[in-house]
Amino acid sequence: MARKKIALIGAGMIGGTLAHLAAMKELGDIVLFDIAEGMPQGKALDLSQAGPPEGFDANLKGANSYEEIAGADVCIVTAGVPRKPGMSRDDLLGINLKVMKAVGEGIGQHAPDAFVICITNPLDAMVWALREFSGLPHQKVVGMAGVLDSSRFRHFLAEEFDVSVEDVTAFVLGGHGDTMVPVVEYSTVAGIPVPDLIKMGWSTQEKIDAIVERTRKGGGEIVGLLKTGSAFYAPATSAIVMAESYLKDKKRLLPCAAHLTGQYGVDDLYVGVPIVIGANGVERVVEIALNEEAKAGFDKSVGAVKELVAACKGIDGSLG
Ligand code: A3D
Repeated sequence: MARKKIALIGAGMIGGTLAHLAAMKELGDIVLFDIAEGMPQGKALDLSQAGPPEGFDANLKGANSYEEIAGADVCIVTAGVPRKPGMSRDDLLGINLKVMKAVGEGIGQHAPDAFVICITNPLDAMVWALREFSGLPHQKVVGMAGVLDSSRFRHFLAEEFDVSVEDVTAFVLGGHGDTMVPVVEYSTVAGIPVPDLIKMGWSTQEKIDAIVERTRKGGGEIVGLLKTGSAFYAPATSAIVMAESYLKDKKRLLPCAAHLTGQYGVDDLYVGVPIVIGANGVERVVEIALNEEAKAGFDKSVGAVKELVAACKGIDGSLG
């Protein structure tokens, strides 16, 4: 059986980490695509030379032309620019929307059968626009945010309870941003819901509330520490989990930005919800019951995504 092909569109901090992880896990051959000349080729060569000591077999190639992604099984998109001081969210939206147009058209033309994972921010609007520009089926285009936000929540909970992260499950739903909704009722330690753990004296409501708040601001905390750039190890690892579920038909149930067609009362928007990812892409959107507070938070988050998508439509008339 021929190796799978993984195209990484954007070879910056997350793109390079994705390439490293995909090679270490032998998920397939890898193309690192970027508009910067030389950089993706340099990273590909460096990573190729990590193969002999580590013992992985994968061909890694750097590219500046979309022809090189031809026939990719998975495309992971991180192309774009980060928000710089003095740049408004709208400025960022306009710039990255243009990037999504180029990337979407490139994928649509050269890798129309791929499973596409978008990471570029603002995530929920960019994945929606990327799908529009690519013309790919909705179930083959998803956004990575929920796995990362849930991982942050799981990490903080594991620390608080002093247990293995392996035994902590958690869900963060809604849009990726300040309005995301960490759902405490569905977060457990080996099946024991967090509210029960509070009753058992493992923690207090105040401490869990503080963890929820820290999760919401998890990205910003890292930006503040790094000074330049944003998180890249955990975002890349989270996207690899999604790619693996598709490539190996694992049918994992993961919180991702998925296209909704009436579920959760939302139509034609990408929002973070639990989905099953298998060989057909998004195989199921899972509708869980939300309590009043979580539902209100989710609706607020959907409102924020709606505004961003409306702004995209305002910038690019073809998205009407
Ligand atoms: P960075 O290291 O700047 O890499 C982005 C790369 O995109 C650079 O190498 C650019 O040269 C390249 N690029 C720019 N325009 C194009 C284009 N038109 N075609 C191809 N490549 C292009 O950023 P990063 O890797 O740290 O982050 C990438 C994106 O992920 C940013 O938008 C971040 O905001 C976003 N991000 C999202 C999350 C989520 O949880 C959703 C988390 C962390 C980062």
